[in-house]
Order: sequence, then C-alpha cells, then structure tokens
Amino acid sequence: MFKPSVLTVSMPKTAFKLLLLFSFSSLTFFAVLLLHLKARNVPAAVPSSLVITRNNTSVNILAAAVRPNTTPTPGRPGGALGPCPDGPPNLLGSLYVEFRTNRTLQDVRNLVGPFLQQGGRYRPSSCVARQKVAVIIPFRNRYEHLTHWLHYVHPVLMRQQLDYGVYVINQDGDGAFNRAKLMNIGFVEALIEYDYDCFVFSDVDLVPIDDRNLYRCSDHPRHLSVAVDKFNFILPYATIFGGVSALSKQQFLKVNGFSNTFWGWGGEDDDMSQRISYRRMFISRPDSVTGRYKMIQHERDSHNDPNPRRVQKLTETYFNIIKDGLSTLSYTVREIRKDLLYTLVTVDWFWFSFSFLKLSC
Ligand code: UDH
Ligand code: NGS
Repeated sequence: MFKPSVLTVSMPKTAFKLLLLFSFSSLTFFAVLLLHLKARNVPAAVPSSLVITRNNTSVNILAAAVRPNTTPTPGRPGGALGPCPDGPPNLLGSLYVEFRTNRTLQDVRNLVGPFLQQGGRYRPSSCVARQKVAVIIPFRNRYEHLTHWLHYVHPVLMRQQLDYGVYVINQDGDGAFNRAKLMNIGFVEALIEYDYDCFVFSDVDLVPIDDRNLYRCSDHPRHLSVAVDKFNFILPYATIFGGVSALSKQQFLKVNGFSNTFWGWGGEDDDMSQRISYRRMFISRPDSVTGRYKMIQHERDSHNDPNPRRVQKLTETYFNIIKDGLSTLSYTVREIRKDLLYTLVTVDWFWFSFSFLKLSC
C-alpha cells in the first residue's frame, strides 16, 4: 500500500522537474541563437548599401565612403595639379631586398617617415594620383616582418605615385586566426577614414622585388604575387589568389567581400577566386618577371593550423556568396593607433559567434 503511494506522488514531481528543465534549456537555446544571428547581421540578400556592426554602432559603408576627407593633404602646394602620368616616371625595375638585418621600426621611421603623414599616408606632391589605394595587411604578432615590409614597400608605393594608406588589421587574443575576416574589416575601416577606390590585400611577409608591379586596381580583380621565391618564381596553380591581390571598391562589393568563416590556414583565397568567377569577372596578373616577390621565411604560427574543412567549404562558395561576407561582417574595434608608418586597427569579435561559427566551419 505504502510503496505505490510513494510512486504516485514522486512520478509527477520528476516529470514536472524534467519539463521545467526542458523548457528552460529551450528558452536559453533560442535566446542564444537570436543573439548569435543578431551578431552576424544575417541578411536576406546583399543589400545595395551595406550596414556593418562596428563597436555596436551600425555603419553604412557606402555613405562612409563619400564622407569628405578630413585628413590633411600631405605636402600639397596650392593651385590645381594635373593627373599623374599613367606610367610613373621614377620606377627602378628590379630591386635588391634583404631580410637578414637588425632593422628596427625606428630605423624605418627615420628613413621613410619624413615623406609620410601619420597613419602611413602619402600623396604625391607634384600631381594628382590616379587611384586612392588602401593597403590592408591581416596581422597578428609579426612585428619583425612588418618592419621589413614597411621598409621596402613604402618607397615602392611612393615611386608609384599613389595616394595611399597602410592599414594593419590586428587580430586581438589567441583564437583561431581569420585572415579573410580581417581583410573585410580592413576594407570597412579604411573606407570610414577616406574615400579609397582600390584595395590591395597583402600578407605581411611578401615584399615585391620589382617596382613596376603597380599596387593599383584594374578592370578585373588583380593577383599581384604571381612569382614568389618560395615557389621558385612559378605560379603554383592557375586560380591562386592568395598573397597579394587588388580589388576595386566596386569589385569587392560585387563579390560581397571575403567569406568570414574560414578559421585557421587555407582556402579563403580560393573561395575569393571562386566568388570572382561566379560574378563573371576574371583574375588579371602582371607578367612573371614584374610579379616577382621575396617571402620572409617563417614557421607556422600558433592558432593558425590548416582548416580541416577548407576543401569541403570550397564546394559551398556559390551558395554562400550572398549569406557570408561583408553583409554579415560583425566585429568590435578595440583600438585604432596611428603610427607614422601605418594605422593599426586592433579588433576582435563576440565569443559566441566565434564558437558557433567554429562549430559550423
Ligand atoms: N598572419 C599573421 N599572424 C599569424 C598568422 C597569419 O600576421 O599568426 C598573417 C600575415 O600577414 C601572413 C598571412 O596572415 O603573411 C598569411 O599567413 P601565413 O604566412 O601563415 O601563411 P603562409 O601560407 O604560410 O604564408 C603558411 C605556414 C607555412 C609554414 C612553413 C613551415 N616551414
Ligand atoms: C592552397 C591553399 C591556399 C593557399 C595556397 C598557397 O593549397 O589557401 O595553397 O599556400 N588552398 C587550400 O588549402 C584549399 S602557401 O604555400 O602560400 O602557403 O594560399
């Protein structure tokens, strides 16, 4: 008699507890899912003007791009200037490049600093540059490489008579490195600062050894690092788009930027290469003499192991162009620091979007 009565009383209690637990976890799950989707700013389609979450503030990047330039014009005498010649007159051709030195950032500041404005900005003083170029470097913990890059590349860009700025986009923390997302952020942050019309995305360890390789944009997206010493100066495969590449603002918007979902090493540049071809554009390149590069040798960085899903992800590019890219970019700017040689933008992103995406990518 006693036993059954215990059972009849205790069974509903357990069931009730289970029901409560289930409801609570469902609610939590949906709340987290909602927050996650909000953080990723999931769109229905690529909008005609892109709104990006930045420091919890929405920024319309197309509007930002037409904001008047508040940066003072470097060394520009009064009076109207003519356009710079199509072929810059002071190029040297093949260059000598050496990384085995004790070069410091201060050495580089002393050498090229007098010609620059804060933030690594430059404009020719004798003519109006043909393009306004933002050079974007995805970055974490590679100051030695950055010193060499700045030492060699600033003088090249000056001789090429560009109106340019150097943006080092620094991933904060020690999560999995995301090169492509950093480049998307560089695009947005540079446009917020100035009305750039061309974007050159460059690894920090790649230095051109011929200054006729113009850091400019052309009718089609351009792959600049075609002949790298580590590949014996041979293009490793026809569709490669990694290393150093240039896209105009319109070209970059047309492909919705890079994917944000390639965590760790590999594949993000191939994904961009596919976006370009799916949007009916081609990859243009300099010839294999002009397009020569020297790479600073290094070991693999920590937290940048090859992404095991990279090959599978490349089969999904076509379906992801609209739903993964500039239109879903979400990040927080931790600091913007102006060095004489470059603008350092330190960024991170929400831990929950990070872990969710890692699970799905
Ligand atoms: N990058 C950083 N910090 C990192 C990882 C990558 O700044 O921790 C940036 C940097 O601009 C770099 C670029 O992302 O040039 C590409 O990363 P990577 O240089 O690691 O890629 P790469 O393909 O080399 O050049 C892969 C590792 C090769 C190891 C060879 C060991 N002998
Ligand atoms: C391919 C990678 C690219 C990379 C290229 C060159 O295999 O992301 O090698 O890499 N694609 C995939 O893994 C799918 S390199 O030798 O320069 O490190 O850019």
